[in-house]
Amino acid sequence: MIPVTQIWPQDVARRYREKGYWNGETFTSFLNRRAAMHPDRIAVVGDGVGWSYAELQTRAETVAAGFLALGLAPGERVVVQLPNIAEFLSVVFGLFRARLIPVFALPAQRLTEIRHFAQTAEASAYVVKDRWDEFDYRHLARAVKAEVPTLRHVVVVGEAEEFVPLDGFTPDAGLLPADAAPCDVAFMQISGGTTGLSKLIPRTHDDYIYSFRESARICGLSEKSVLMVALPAAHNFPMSSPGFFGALYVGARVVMSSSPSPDRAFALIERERVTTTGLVPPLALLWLQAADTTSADLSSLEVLHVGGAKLMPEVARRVRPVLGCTLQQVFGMAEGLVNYTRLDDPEEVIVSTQGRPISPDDEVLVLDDRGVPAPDGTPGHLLTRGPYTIRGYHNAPAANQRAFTPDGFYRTGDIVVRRADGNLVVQGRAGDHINRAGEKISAEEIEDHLLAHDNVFDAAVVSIPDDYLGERSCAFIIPKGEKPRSAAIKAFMRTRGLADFKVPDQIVFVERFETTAVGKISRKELRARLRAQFLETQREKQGV
Ligand code: OOB
Repeated sequence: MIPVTQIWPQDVARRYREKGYWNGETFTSFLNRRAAMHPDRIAVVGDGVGWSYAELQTRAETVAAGFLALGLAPGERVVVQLPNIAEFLSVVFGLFRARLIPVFALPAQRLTEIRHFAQTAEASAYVVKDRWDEFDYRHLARAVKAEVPTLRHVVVVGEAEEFVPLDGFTPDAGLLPADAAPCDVAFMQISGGTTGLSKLIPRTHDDYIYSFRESARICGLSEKSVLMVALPAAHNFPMSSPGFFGALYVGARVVMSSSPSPDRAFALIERERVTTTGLVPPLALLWLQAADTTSADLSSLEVLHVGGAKLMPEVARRVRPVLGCTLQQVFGMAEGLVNYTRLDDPEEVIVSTQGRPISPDDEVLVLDDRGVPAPDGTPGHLLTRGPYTIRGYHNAPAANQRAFTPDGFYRTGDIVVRRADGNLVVQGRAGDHINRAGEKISAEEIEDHLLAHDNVFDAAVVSIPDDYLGERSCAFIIPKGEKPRSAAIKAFMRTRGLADFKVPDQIVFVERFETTAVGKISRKELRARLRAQFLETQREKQGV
């Protein structure tokens, strides 16, 4: 089993400690501190449950003992695929307490993706909810377990069938190990997967706690705040920007919403007097629309975080008048760097920029195509390193070579403009991925699946601007033999064990792909040309 580590150069780490960014806390130590300070205060509200800080701590210790009793040892990895339920928190704090390493998967992900995470992490266990959104995760767990030899246990929240029920775990303080060291990896996030399959992102107690502690401060969270988790909890954004971890860190209340739809979320805002929540741009648009006609009382909302994809200024401008709260734009990435507009920024900054970094020690480079710093006001490639940006993915030497410079900067793949006031404005991506309503899809990964279809000779997947989703995916396909129907291709993609959001939104059949005079073209260039041609034809059709 390959140990999971995340290591900064020694002198750099010393500086981050000296400056107090890394303050020696761990997830377990901060939860225990909160539980000791105000045991009876409510920490988390889920469907029909409300747990106090003391109860969350006790439940976490029971979960920890349960996993250790199964024979798992500190350092082993556990894939966690849970929806927005209170148990999300007891499970992850339990795994932290046992020094097991959660690997966060989204509820939308399926066999191909979960198998990849479990294999790459050499996971020993997998935690699922029995059923959710009309999907039976025990079926999925059976398939994963059959294919991943390291996976010994499946733990189920709800009806476990042949697996281990979470609520069967019993406390046993004698089993609990000493706490983790703050520089240990606490968990692994999943990368958006710019090229090919997703990579695993190891985050330490030190670096992650710093990022959400500062986020909570920048976002004005206090123990009076009520933060609703509307986006899938496993995403880095609702987790830490400022997220449920930021809320728990300051002793606030977390409300788990089973869905981000206005129907569900508005009712919860009214009932729980929610003060803060986060959305991706398409949902913000939907909420703005629904707020016009809702009878729900949204007056408790103070701050709305929007991020994950670019929020257009016209939409941003409507947040304050329509929802009666302050917009805070968040431009972040699971690899680290997070930028915020500040609550007291002028409206122009809040509406038109994606903000500036959390830390004075976030080093941000904006470089032109030659690698020379681009002057403020001109677009360039964003590179970054700092006290909560990783120095490498787990066990991925080739990807690390591409994604990091020799001196440790992470190449984000984003094209940004830095304004003279230091705020960043996101212009787009350098690489080939589709940002579909905040979900990142790698063109390469989808092309690979399309090529597995008998009637596909070649395929190129590109992003197309979309009024609602921001971007949608379009697959250009050269058929082989009999030309298949679009519906058949989509149906085929649904059998590939992928999250539904990866099924191409649109399919265009073409006879061939253009090549250069020497008959060669990079896939990157090909995608760019196909996209440009498509947009041109669309414009002609619309007579623009
Ligand atoms: C968040 O994290 P990821 O890892 O799913 O995706 C990161 C990428 C960024 O590199 C950028 O391309 C895009 O998502 N992005 C934005 C954005 N926020 C993220 N693009 C334009 N405007 C924004 N506000 O998506 C994430 C992580 C933490 C906080 C917020 C978002």
